[in-house]
Amino acid sequence: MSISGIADDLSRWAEGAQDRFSELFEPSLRLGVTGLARSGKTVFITSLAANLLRRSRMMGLTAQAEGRILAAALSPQPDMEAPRFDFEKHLGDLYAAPPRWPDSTSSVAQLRVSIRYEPTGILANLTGDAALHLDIVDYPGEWLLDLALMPMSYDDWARTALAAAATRAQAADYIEWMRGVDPEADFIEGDAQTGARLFSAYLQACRRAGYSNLTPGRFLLPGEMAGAPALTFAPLPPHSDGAKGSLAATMAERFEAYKRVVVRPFFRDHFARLDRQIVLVDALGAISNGAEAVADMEMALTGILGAFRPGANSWLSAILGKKIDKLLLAVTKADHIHHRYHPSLQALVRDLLSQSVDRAAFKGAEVDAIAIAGVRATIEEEIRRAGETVPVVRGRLPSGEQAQLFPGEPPNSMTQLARSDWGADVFAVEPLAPPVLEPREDEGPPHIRLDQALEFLIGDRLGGR
Ligand SMILES: Nc1nc2c(ncn2[C@@H]2O[C@H](COP(=O)(O)OP(=O)(O)OP(=O)(O)O)[C@@H](O)[C@H]2O)c(=O)[nH]1
Ligand SMILES: [Mg+2]
Repeated sequence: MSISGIADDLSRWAEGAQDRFSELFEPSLRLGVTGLARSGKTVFITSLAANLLRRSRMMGLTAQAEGRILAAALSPQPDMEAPRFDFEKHLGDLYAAPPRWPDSTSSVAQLRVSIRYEPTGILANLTGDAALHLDIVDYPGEWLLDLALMPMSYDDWARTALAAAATRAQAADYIEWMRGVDPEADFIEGDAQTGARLFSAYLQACRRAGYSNLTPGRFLLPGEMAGAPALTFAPLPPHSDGAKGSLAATMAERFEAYKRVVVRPFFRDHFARLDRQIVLVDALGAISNGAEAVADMEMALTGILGAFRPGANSWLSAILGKKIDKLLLAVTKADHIHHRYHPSLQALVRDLLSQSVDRAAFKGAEVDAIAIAGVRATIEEEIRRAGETVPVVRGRLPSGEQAQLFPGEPPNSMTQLARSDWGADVFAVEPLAPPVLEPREDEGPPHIRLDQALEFLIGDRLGGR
C-alpha cells in the first residue's frame, strides 16, 4: 500500500460512526490503565482500541467469538477537561515507515470506544441491540504512589525520603545542598527552588537507574504544574523550631499544599470514578536489571495496589464513590520470550500479586494476573543448539537489524527469583524495534492476549444487560 493509501486508511480507522452511538443514557464503563513509566501503557491502549475497531484478532473476547459485536467506533469522550488520548498519532507512529514506538506521555488522557452488541439471555429478544461506551483512562502509576503521602506529616515524609537518599549515590548533590542550608533561616524563594531542583534531579537519576518507588510523583512528571509553589519543596532534617516564615516551615506548608492541590484532586476527580482497572508491569525489564530492581518493583507495586484497597486508607475510603470491582495485573512485553515460557511468567505474576497484596483485602473485587503484549514485535522460532531444541524469538533491534533472541528462562515464582542470582547474565531482554505492519481492513496490530485481558475486564458487560 502506498504512503497516502496508509494515511487514508488510518484516518478511516479512527473515523467514528457517531450517528450510531448518539443516544443518551447508554451505559458506560471507565477502565483505568496505569503502570510505572515505560511499562507499555500507550502501546497497550493504542493497540487495544485499534483491535476493538478491527476485531479479527480478538476471538478471545466471547462477544466477538459469538459474532455479537455489531460495531465499534471512537466517540467523543464525556470529560471536557481531560486531554484526549492521541490515538491517531500513536497508531500512525506504529504504521509509519519505518514504524516508531509512541512518544512518552505524562498526564491523564482519555479515549472513548463505543461498542454496539447483541445482548444474550432472556433480554435479547426484548431489547434488540445494546451499546456500551468504554472510557479508557490512561494515568501514570507514579501518581498512585503519592497516596502514601496523605497520612504523613512533612517531617514523617522528610525522614523517610532522607533515609532512602542516604543510601544512594544519586543524592550526593542534594545532600551537599541540604547540609549547607539552615532550616531555621528566613525563607528565600531561591533556596526552595534550588532544593526542589536538586531533589527532582535526584529522583530522575534514581528512575534512570531503574528505581520506581519514588515520591512525590509530580516531581518526575510535573505536567502543567512545573514551577508551581506546591511542587517547590524538598525534604529537610527534622527541626525543633518551625518558626513561621522559616525555610523549614515554608517547605512543610508546601508539602501540605502538594497533598491538597495535587494528590487529593487526582484521587477525587480521576481515580474515584474508575469502574475497572488494569495495572501494567514491565516485570521482564525489572528481572533483567537484577535483584534490586525487582525488589524496588515489588515495593512500588505494593504501593500502587494499595490504592485499590481503600479500606486500608480511611482518607481514600471517604472520597471513593464506588469501588473498582475488577482488577487485572498484566505483565507487558511478553513477546520478548517464546510462548513456551509464558506459563512461568504467568505463574511469577500470580505469585507477585499474592505477595504484594493480601487478596482478602480486595473484598468484592475480582483480581487476576496475565502476561500480555500490546504489540507483538517478534515471531517465534526454534534453533538447535548442542543437540537440543531451543525456543527463541526473532525481532528487529532498534538499529533495524534482525536478531534471534533467547533472553533466558524466566523464573516462575518469587522464591525462585529470590534464590537465584538474576541479572543480565542470567536473563536479559533488550528493547526491540516495533514490527513492520501493513494496515488491513479487518485486523489491528498483532498482540498477545489483549482479547483475554479485555474479556476479564469487560466481558460481563457485553453479555445480557
Ligand atoms: N516488544 C514490545 N515492546 C513494547 C511493548 N509495549 C511497549 N514496549 C516498549 O516499551 C516502551 C514504552 O512503551 P509505552 O507504551 O510508551 O509505555 P508508557 O507506559 O506509555 O510510557 P510513558 O508514557 O513514558 O510512561 C516502548 O517504547 C517499547 O520500546 C510490547 O507490547 N512489545
Ligand atoms: Mg505513555
